[in-house]
Amino acid sequence: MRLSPETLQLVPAEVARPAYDRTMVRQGVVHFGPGAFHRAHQAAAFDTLLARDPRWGITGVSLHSQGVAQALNPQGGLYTLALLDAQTDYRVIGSVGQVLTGAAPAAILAALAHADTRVISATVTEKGYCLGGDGALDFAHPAIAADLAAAGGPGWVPASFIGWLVQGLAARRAAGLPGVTVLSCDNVTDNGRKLEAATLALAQAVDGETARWIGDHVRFPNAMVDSITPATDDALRAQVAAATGLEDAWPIQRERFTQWVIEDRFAGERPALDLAGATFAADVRPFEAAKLRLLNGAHSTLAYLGLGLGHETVAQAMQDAALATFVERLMREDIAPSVKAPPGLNLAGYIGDVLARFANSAIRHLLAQIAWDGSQKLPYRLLGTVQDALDAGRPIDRLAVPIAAWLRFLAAAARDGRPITDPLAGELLARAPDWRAVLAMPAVFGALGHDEDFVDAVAHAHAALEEGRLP
Ligand code: CS2
Repeated sequence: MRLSPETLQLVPAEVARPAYDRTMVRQGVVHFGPGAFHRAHQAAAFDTLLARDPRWGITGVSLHSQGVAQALNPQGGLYTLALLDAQTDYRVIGSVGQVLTGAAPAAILAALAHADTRVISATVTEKGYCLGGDGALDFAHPAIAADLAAAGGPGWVPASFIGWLVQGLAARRAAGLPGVTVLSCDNVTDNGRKLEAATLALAQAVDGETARWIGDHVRFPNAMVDSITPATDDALRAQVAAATGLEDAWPIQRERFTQWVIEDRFAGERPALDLAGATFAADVRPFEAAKLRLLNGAHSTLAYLGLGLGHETVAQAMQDAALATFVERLMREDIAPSVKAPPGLNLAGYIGDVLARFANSAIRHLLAQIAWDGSQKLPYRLLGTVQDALDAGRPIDRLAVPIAAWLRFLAAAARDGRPITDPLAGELLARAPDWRAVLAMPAVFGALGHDEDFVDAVAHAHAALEEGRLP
């Protein structure tokens, strides 16, 4: 039997389930990108909140794929969340009511312009923001160019997430509806401000009145999100079927640890997510910097160095003593000096906690998954730290090593004719045989690509890795 509202009552008592009447829930959230991380993190928090306030149900929007809709809609939006540790616990999540897709644009627009909608949130990954190397909207991006050409015309179906925001907010304005809060849940530095600037830039180019209305009635808070969420595999599906007695087409797994720090900057009423463990803060940037640079910077380092050493998962890479020691030194001696500790956070302790999370053998987190989209991730995770170190006159020898490892990852893929997951894959693989040509890509490295000290440090790190040495 398959998980559904009808079979939900059959799951064993030890499996937690929605503690509220789902038929009473109103869809207060439209979420773009209802992938694994959203369903592990934000949707679980809203599920907890719904037991206290039925106004925060989620309508998912998958713009570019049908898979999540095909998996969840026959289940009434229900799915199972596995909380991994020595003892795995299971919880059926009910906060997602349905998932819309790009095949039904009118339904997406109706959800955005619905009176119940108060929050539009997103996990569209770094590439979904269509930003250039300068962090601003890239008007040359094919999806943005297409939206600029079609916007305002009859039957405009946005090609980009930013385009959907502009169209949806314009529809709210036209309908006399109040503004909303647009909540980024992606690993992007200053994610709310960057999303706000990108949305206003496109709106201004389409219709100045809409841009003004957005500026007056819509808020884009920054947020830091954190929970390690390995991709779903058949082993998880089998474990979930055994634990619940029901088939779940797309269960989700994550570590127990979760953190969500949200800037207290909302249009109208804010969802009481602090009741679900989130923290509201006046300034999220210190939390963002600590997490993106320390955790995600170390993650990408483990991915590219670990894959080069033949490791498959984060936990396996952490069992490689030389690699684990290198990553810990990188965090404590090279990344931490660029991070201003958030109030109340002891950075040394935080680094220890992150390393312990990485070493958790109950979590099969594939390095190959973390290696995706390096051109979009490395600027936030490592290149900002490199620039800060250069500006402060601190050494960058160790910081150059993960960059060199990424260049060798690209060169190996090009040599072996293997595809890579990256929006710039074509250009990266074409340039990869000459790593200096990759460094010269302004969309990724900006001015750093021409900084002599940086190029020299990468050259030394690259030579050492070529000789099989971890500098
Ligand atoms: C990972 C992140 O896949 C990746 O790039 O570094 O998804 C990481 O697991 C999360 O940011 C942890 O909060």
